[in-house]
Amino acid sequence: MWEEGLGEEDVLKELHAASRKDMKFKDGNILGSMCTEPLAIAKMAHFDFIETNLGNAGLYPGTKLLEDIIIGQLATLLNGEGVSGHIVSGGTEANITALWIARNTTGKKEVIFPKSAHFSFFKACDILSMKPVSVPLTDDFVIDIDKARKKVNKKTAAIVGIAGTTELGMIDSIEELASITPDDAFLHVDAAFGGFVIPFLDDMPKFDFKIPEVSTLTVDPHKMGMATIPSGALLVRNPENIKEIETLAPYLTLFRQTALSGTRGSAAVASTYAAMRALGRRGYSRIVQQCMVVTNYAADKAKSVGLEIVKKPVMNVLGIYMPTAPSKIQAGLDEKGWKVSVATNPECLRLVIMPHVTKQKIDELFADLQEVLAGV
Ligand code: 0PR
Repeated sequence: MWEEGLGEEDVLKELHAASRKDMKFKDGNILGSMCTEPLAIAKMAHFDFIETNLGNAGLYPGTKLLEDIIIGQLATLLNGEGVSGHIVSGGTEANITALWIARNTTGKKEVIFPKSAHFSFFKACDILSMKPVSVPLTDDFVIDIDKARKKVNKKTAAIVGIAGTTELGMIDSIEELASITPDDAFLHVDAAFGGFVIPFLDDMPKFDFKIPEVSTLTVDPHKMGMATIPSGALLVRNPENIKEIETLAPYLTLFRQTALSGTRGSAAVASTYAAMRALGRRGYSRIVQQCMVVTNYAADKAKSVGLEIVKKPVMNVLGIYMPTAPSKIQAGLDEKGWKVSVATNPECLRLVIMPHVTKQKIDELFADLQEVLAGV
């Protein structure tokens, strides 16, 4: 620990020197992240609520009210009028909490999820001593329902469907999963990414609380919700189920907690409120349409240079097959200042076209991609 403190100006100098080394969304070169530059008002709100702690909500009735309002707004967006929930730190915490509730409510320990599920489900199973049961995908890169059906048994605590897979943005058939979910098991939907995308696109399948069997749902404001990091949300259809993870907290203002975190930062609540209040459905719709225009532009561009796309993009995630190991191409692009990622299932180059990515950036990326391809 430093012996002497430093003047504010010098501290800021050091911080800014570190920050200058970081990539910034607004430069448009990050195409491998599911986050983006938060809305300006979301950033302002974040700083205004920097000291409130929803872990001790009795001190902060104003912030608690904001959380309740957001949960209510998310509930109507996702056809779950009356569902309850929490703002949490992100998709990982929401998924862990969902399985925690499922385990404690059902008393069972097996979790069935597709091979495309985010790795947070493995973390959850490890922490909760639950058994992960991974199900292969179809040729469309969604859960194979017949194979999933065969895994269902008396020990099944939860079946998980993904509405917007991390690697390709695909949507599992939640209705089919509902049809194989036993009455005493949970159906959890991971819409961490898709929850702020699917409601704003036409002709999309049902994926949310409109399906009566859906018990819990993850949706992340810090991804397509335009809020600051860290902001996730877990929605729970039956408020009684949340009590299954209740812990007494005798010396706090409300005497009990029903969240994984103790001290719960509230900046994310304020920032999520700010983004949702400022944008409304219409604002999100504009952002999603714009992302889809750029995504389809990128897909066409790929085809025009002779590359094959994995699937017609369902949302703003695009997989492109490479003629050689995608990790080599990724490394070549990295040298030219681009951050793209590589998917494993199938092996391909993966672009996430977030709101900070423009058509012009796609043109520049493909010019560099062609150079990299020519060199390997
Ligand atoms: N569920 C899905 C479907 C996800 O895609 C992710 C994260 C999670 C859950 C977990 O969410 P948290 O990371 O909020 O806990 N998907 C991205 C990923 O792991 C997250 C990400 C975001 C990665 C920004 C990189 C990055 O720069 O790939």
